[in-house]
Amino acid sequence: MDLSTTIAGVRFSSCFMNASGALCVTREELLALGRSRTGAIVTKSMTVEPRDGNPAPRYYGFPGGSINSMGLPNLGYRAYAALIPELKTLGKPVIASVAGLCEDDFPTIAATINAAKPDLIEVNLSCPNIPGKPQIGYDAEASERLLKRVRKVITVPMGVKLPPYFDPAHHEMMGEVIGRCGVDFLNLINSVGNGLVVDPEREVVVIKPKGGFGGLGGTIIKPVALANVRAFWKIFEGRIPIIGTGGVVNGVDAFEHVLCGASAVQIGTVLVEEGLDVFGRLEMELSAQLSKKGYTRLEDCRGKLKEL
Ligand code: OXC
Repeated sequence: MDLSTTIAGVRFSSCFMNASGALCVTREELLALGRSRTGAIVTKSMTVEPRDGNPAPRYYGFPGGSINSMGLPNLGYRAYAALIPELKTLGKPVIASVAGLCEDDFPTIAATINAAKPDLIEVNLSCPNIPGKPQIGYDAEASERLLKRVRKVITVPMGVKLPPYFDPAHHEMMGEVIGRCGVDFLNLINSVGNGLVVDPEREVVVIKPKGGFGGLGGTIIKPVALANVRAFWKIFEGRIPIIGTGGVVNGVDAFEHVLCGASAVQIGTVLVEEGLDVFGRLEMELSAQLSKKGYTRLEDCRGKLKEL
């Protein structure tokens, strides 16, 4: 089955790839990803200075999902800029994920990273886990200011990774911002921020940072992810390609994202839980699902979700 896809003119031999954050911080992890069946190598979201991230425990998996508060542990943008040429020799697209601790960080990082020529750049406006720093994606004005600044220094396709929105008014508002900022692709969604998982036996939270609050991922967030993919697919009538992220643990989950309008899907929780072999399983399962439904390519069903 042909699971290839194209986003902003860049071809991916498989529509499955790691979500930024999952097994993609160090050179070793990134090289291992490159040797796996992932359709792209997505880097950890980078900041100006290297970061150790938040104190452990900061990730907890449970049946149905995960909660994390990693706090952007990363090597710092200079290290990723130096690594990108090596990653590109592995023969698959490289997506550099750019973050920052304040607005001014983003254009600084984006300019240097752009010069290293990743295939695409994803601007992360939605990390929920930096104490005292709200998610920029929930502030439409700040998002627009920032995206216009980074757009000026980015010459490769530029995407934006958004937090989940829960009301059509917010989809509309961010849709207008995105339409004004020259965004080439969307990544929907980041984790559902500031959830709280409780261990009732020990009567305690399960992760240390922020009093136990953290970003939710995995199966439990799939309906939220699908709704955001669908909402933005409709707003742009399919003109802006979407990477669907959230709740993909099997091939049918990926099929649902494609039906809602996704051109590719990223995996976080299931990659952390299962390791790199998960890509082969997902390819087999999505291929089986497409065959069962009589489709030969992703485009045949992309965005074709029916309404009642
Ligand atoms: N989303 C992010 O953007 N970053 C990470 N976690 C998450 O859920 C992190 O590093 O905390």
